Amino acid sequence: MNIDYNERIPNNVDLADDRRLLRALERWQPAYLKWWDDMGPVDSSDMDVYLRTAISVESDGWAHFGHVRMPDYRWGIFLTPPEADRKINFGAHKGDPAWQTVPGEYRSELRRLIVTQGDTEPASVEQQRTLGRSCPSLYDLRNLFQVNVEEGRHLWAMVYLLHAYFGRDGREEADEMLHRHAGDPDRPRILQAFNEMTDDWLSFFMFTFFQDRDGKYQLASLAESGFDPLSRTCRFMLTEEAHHMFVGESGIMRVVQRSAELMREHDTADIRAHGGIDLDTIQKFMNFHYSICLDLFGQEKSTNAANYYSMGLKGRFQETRIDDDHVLEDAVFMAPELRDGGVVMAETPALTATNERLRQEYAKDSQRGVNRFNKVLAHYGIGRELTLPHEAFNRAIGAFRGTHVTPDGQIVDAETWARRRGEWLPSDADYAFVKSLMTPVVAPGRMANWIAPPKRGIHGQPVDFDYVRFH
Ligand code: BYC
Ligand code: FE
Ligand code: FE
Repeated sequence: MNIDYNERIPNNVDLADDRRLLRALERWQPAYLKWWDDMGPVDSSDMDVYLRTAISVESDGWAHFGHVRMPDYRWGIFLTPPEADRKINFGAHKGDPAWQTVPGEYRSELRRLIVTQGDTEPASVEQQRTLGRSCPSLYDLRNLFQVNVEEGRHLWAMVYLLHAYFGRDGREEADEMLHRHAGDPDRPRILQAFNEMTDDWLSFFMFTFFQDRDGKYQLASLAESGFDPLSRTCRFMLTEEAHHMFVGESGIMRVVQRSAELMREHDTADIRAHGGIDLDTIQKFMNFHYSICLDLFGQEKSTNAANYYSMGLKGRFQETRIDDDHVLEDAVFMAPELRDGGVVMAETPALTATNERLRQEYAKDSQRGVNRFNKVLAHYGIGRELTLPHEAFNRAIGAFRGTHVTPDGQIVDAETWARRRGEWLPSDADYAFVKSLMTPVVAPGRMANWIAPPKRGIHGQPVDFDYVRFH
């Protein structure tokens, strides 16, 4: 089915047939557009951007490309088509038909999950709002805006669920999504990593590599939900998430490549004077983003997570491919904990360890990406690797909160931590240096000096295509 672009809100959920819902969303839309204007990408309202817009959910038709004036982007509501006779695949209701309406006894837990997910989407747009002013190329500027409009659409996805299935308090929650803001001291975003500003492009690539990857794993868990509309909405969001992670991975890869080139060319690791980002700095940014993203998975042992699982609301990653009973009454899982001044793996009930299990999947996936960065370094003959810090490093949630742990997993006292912190995490001077490189490059095909060009352009276009047109 193709979406009718004459409708105010393109969708594949038969919105036109539900006047009450349509009116609710049409009331929310101006507030959303005002939020986009106030809190979205700065200076973008006069730009034509080569964007992918979802016009159908069919595999061959959901990605339509063309230049769009930014404010005219049409944020729509798309769910993957229903699966006939879908069942609840885990928890106490395993085997029952999937819910098509909100299960009354779990209403508040379900709403909380949807609100937490929804809150991150506009948060990321707010975090990234000033980046357009310092883009390293038109290609990158286009990718930033692509990510931003799709995160905006992800907010629409969650707001649709709130409006369609939760009545009055759902509408109130939808309004609140536009009232909390990233980094706002009075009304911050719900999860801490979404209150940090992303105002240089190294941070942006780290964000889309690490933080959007949390998005992938959380959405994949919610895609297992017994609440079918949530499942279907997350499945479609995941198709968009792949591009966000591509932006992060290829972005870091290009920075690493350029740094390696400069190291070879000048025969030094200290490439700052040559306008490159040294590997020490890249490593520190990686340490920071990875550790705050590990926090996003919640506590190692969580009764919230156990409840979400048993209720059938949030499953494990690729739940149906796991070979066990999907109820987890007696199962155990190995989770890290602090014991006798060290980090040890200990058996814990699997039901309360689903956050930890997901975090471990995420860690493996992150490591796969880091391995690819290290291949680039090896290719240039650089005898050094980038590494993910220890899981206990710089944690603010869970068993390691309040304990000072080095990137290689040694517990240290507060004094040592304070003294050496700047070796492990970006200092103000590091941020200032990275920001000093962030001067905009907007001629088609040109790249900032600190980043290599991409291997290819977007959707078959050349790298020097005019991905963004200014007026
Ligand atoms: N910050 O039982 P626990 C994305 C709270 S990213 C602050 O372990 P739970 C995207 C917790 O609320 C994906 N507070 O928590 C990426 C709880 O509070 P109460 C976003 C935190 O609920 C890039 C207490 O600590 N989606 O899409 O099992 C760009 C006990 O913790 C944090 C989701 O997160 C934290 N990091 O786990 C754009 C999915 N962690 O009950 C978009 C939905 C925990 O004591 N959310 N707390 O008051 C969830 O599934 C869960 O809320 C969490 C937390 C996994 C996040
Ligand atoms: Fe998203
Ligand atoms: Fe994303």
